[in-house]
Amino acid sequence: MTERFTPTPEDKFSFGLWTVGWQGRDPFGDATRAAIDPVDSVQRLAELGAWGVTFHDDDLIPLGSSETEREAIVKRFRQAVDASGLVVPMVTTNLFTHPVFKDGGFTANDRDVRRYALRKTLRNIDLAVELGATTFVAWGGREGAESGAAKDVRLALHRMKEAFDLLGEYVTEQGYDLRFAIEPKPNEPRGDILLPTIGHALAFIERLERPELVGVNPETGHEQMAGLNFPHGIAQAMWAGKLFHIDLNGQSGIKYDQDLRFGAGDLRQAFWLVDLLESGYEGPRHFDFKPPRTEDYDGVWASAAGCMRNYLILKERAAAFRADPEVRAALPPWPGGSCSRGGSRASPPGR
Ligand code: DIG
Ligand code: MN
Ligand code: MN
Repeated sequence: MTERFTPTPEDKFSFGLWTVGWQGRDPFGDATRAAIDPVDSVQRLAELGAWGVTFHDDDLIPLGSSETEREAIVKRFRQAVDASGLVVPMVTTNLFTHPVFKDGGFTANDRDVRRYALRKTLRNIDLAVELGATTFVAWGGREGAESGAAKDVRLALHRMKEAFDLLGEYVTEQGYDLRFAIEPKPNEPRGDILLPTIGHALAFIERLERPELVGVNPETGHEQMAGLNFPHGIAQAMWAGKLFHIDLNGQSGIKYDQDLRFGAGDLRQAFWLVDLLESGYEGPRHFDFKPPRTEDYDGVWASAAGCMRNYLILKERAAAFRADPEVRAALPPWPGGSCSRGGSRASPPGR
């Protein structure tokens, strides 16, 4: 019998290598922790009860690695993942750290940078499929501007469309079982980022040649940075059949992106979010958080464990709420379904 609030693989909790591996470097201070070997992270996350591990290409394979180094790194990582019992449900590409991406990747004004961003992504898609991932997240952290003249938004969106149409064509031609999940964020590190919210991303996806291959990967704090209600945005993504993945963390209001552990920050929205996810989302419960810069190594793993524990506590509270006879009488359960094109139409709950 597992102890109360102890995570098991059935909970489908996953973490990015870049989360527990964050060394505490921020715009105002140097690293407070040494780098952690990805293989050590895999082993520790498995011990904590996680189900999956995710990564950016550069988290695992340092930019500039030779082919031989790359092969050795991927082989060692894969052995560690297999030995740990974890899976790799999602992979994503870093198009934001290297200075070459200072003005964006897919929407950079420099055509060579756009082509490099696509090549880097295509190569990473092959690695993602090799490791069994079925979701590919695309966060356009540098796709934006600080001044009105710096980027023609219509042209930038056209270039973003070209990129996703090419990626969709590639995975279709290759016969890959892989879908894309766009991650919105309103700002930071750019003054304004394109596709800033779930709504913008959903509207953009409908303009693509293969919209069925593209959904969203909303992050808790990103919608809340814009003062929006995160569970409402998730409900719309679910209603549209487009919640392909999710980044869970915590945020205390409209300020810089805090990436707190899940359950910290706005606890009421976290409760309604878990209540909603447990009513019909089958995907990974992925944590994209940063252990506070003040934490030592023990704190890194304690905060990762805290993300999962807080989710399980809220899951139990939500189940109790929904089981309450007065609640059941007042709030009939959602009948299921979505309004995805070609999918089952959501029948409005009988009231
Ligand atoms: C930031 O919220 C972004 C990056 O960490 C990464 O590209 C993505 C993956 O979930 N989230
Ligand atoms: Mn964030
Ligand atoms: Mn994220």
